[in-house]
Amino acid sequence: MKTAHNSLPERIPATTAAESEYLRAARGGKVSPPPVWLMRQAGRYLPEYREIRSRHGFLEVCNTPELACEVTLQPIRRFRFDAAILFSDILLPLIPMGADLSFGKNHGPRISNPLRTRSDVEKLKRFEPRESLTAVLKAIRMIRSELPREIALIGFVGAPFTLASYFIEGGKPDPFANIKRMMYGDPKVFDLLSKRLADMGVEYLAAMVEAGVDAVQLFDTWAGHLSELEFRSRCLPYLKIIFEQLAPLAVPMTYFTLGGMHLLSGIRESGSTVVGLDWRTPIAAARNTLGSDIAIQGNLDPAILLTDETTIRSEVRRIVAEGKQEGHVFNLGHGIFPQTPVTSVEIMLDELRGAKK
Ligand code: 1CP
Repeated sequence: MKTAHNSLPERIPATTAAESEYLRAARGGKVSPPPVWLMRQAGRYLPEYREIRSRHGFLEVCNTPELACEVTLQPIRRFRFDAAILFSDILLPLIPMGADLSFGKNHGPRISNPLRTRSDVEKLKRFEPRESLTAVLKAIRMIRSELPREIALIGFVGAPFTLASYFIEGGKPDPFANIKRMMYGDPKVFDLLSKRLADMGVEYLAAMVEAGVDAVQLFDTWAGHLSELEFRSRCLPYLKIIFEQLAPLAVPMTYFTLGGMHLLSGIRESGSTVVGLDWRTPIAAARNTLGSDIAIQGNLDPAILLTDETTIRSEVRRIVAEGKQEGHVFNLGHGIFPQTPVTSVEIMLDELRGAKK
């Protein structure tokens, strides 16, 4: 396994596959076994990722096309997942909007100038992604040229509510105090912020598709904290803006939230074409609510990869059976944990792909 970043990345061999199985399943097709990728598949559980991070800061990796390309491809070389996801972060586009964002050692993201008032929100900058996020778009072009055609490349943004959560709290939204204060105390300002973030999301994702991503995913990690009423009034309208405006690009559009089972009927109206489920949401129940036109992604509990081989294999079989190998993209129910043994991922894939035999 090559880890040096100054050399050209090792070529990933193409197969004779005519098209991407990920794209077929995400469009509702029958694919057996289901295609697979993992949320946070490029990350600290991989020694080759840790090696790069020992020499480069997190934002430096995101902002250097060669490094972002390299770490995006690392899990593909090792596991040949059916899709690569651009290595970046949902918070990156908040920087050109005006956020003073940092990722320190041993703590998550921090924004030192959080939004609290109407004037804070009105001061946010609009930006042209082709000018302000050129490194990301260049990374996409590099990755796409390195990937064989049959491996899809996924681009992403944070959904307005989740981005607003970090932007208002100035970091991990816990316990959502400032957010709820703005949502209830000044809903017009909250809506203005959500609209700005939705517009940014549309422009950024459209630029990513133009640069070469084959599919997009909206991460709405924190929407599961909302009641259905709050979701429908303060979150769903902005999801609709994003998915409606991107629909003409005809790429699969996945919506992922954590703990969102109670929101599924609202999510169904959002316009997303794939719904990412966390591990608590049974696939059959989700299909019942979502109907047959929406594909499903998920939903192995990432903690299962910290257990034993027998458990991993039986949980993989259960999820494949529930997904019925139709309109199903296999994934975890949330990002892979940094302490996950690489062998657990190998066992998971062996069980999944063994179904082909
Ligand atoms: O090397 C490191 O230690 C940095 C850790 C890290 C990584 C690997 C962060 C900081 N972000 C990322 C990459 C990342 N983040 C990707 C890359 C593509 C992939 O492999 O999936 C993606 C899609 C994200 C998206 C993201 N960032 C989300 C949504 C998904 C989720 O995990 O719920 C969120 C909430 C973030 C914020 C964020 N960035 C990083 C951290 C540690 C966090 C979470 C902090 C918190 O708990 O609030």
